[in-house]
Amino acid sequence: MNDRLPANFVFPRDFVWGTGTSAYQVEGAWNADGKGESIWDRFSHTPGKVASDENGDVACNQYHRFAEDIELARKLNLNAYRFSIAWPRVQPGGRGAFNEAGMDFYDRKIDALLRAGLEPYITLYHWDLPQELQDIGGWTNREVCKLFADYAAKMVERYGDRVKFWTTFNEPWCTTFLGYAWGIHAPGLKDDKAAAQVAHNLLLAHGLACIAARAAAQQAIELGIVLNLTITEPLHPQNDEDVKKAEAGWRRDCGYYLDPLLRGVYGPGVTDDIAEIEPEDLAIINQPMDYLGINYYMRSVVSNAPIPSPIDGHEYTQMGWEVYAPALRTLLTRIDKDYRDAYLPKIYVTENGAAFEDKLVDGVVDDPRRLNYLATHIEQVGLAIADGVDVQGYFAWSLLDNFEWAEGYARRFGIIYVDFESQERTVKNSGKWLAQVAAANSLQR
Ligand code: GCO
Repeated sequence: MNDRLPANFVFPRDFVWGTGTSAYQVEGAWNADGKGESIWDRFSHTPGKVASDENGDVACNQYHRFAEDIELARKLNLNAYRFSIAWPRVQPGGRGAFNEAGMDFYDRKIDALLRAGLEPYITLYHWDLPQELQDIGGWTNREVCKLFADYAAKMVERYGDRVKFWTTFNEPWCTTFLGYAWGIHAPGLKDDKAAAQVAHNLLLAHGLACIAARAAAQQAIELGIVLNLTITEPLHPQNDEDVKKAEAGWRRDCGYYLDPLLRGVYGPGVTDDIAEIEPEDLAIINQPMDYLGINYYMRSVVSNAPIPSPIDGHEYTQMGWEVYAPALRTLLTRIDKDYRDAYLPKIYVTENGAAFEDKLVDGVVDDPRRLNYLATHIEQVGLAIADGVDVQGYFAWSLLDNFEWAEGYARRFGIIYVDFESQERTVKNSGKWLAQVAAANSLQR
């Protein structure tokens, strides 16, 4: 197995080079033009929840500056932009009336993207549930799954003439565990039983939304979901116990997500914790998908022995996440191997990136560690393609430095630097480099 990509390797024709952002992380305008309150508004306005008590009230003010951001993305030679719709912006209470001003914002944004030659990839849920729906139990309540499907249909009706690619959920694992079990993300609950129900209900909502969106579509659309799967690797690959442990970790993750989505079954033990599950649920969850989005930042290392932290000689990002590019190829090839018989759709790497302490000096942000992170991971995507995995695009996270959830503004993931005082944007050196890669469709070493 080669572990380096030949210098002349060219990515497939029509390969998608994109970046991503999510509504709450960049839009700001948290209560403008009739927008309803979201669970992230409520959470970040509650003292002690977010580092330095920061919030997304203004963020990158993309609500007012989207034209500039789109122009920057265009100049970076990218051909796609992944972003989310803030549900409470378009339907303030999550049910009932829609907000024309909010829907008009996304009309204008989509039109600007298309004019700039950037294919919009819309995510319907990137964590900002209308607060009114949290007040009736949020994702523990099956009624919310049905409301989500109605909202999905409405969005496809409105934008489906121009937007082909639709993602139901971004990282349901994070909503479930960070949001409902560990209290780190909105709504900030620490309730394992609720979390188990949420894990199931999010997949149910995905299935219902796929059905509703397809029925609402006037033109062909493509539907998918974005997952952060944990690729679990043994600390000592020569130790059988470690290898077994890693395998069990991978199987557990598949049992929660890929098995129900792609095969219509949960892995062993998963349903034991779910209080409310109807006989037809798994068939609803198992909708045909056009693509699978994979977010990869780091692997998880397991062992029976104590795991040194940091692992000697390994690099870590500002998030404390290990930099380990080869696991991205391992993850992609493993999904392909395990699910090819289950109608595995094409794959996009929908997020990949790193936070480092960037400094703007004389108008320049030199970020060699991010550049290296992107380069080594893109190389692994190329290797996975050479292995035969159908990867059709790569989206760097993120277009802009933005509100990094519980960490506030102290973690910069952007390929564009944002001065949050002046809102001035500066393309980082990693961004300039990515522009060359996108133009060449190759790493061109
Ligand atoms: C996620 C989210 C992003 C984060 C990124 C870095 O996938 O967790 O999509 O919003 O900012 O992952 O933590």
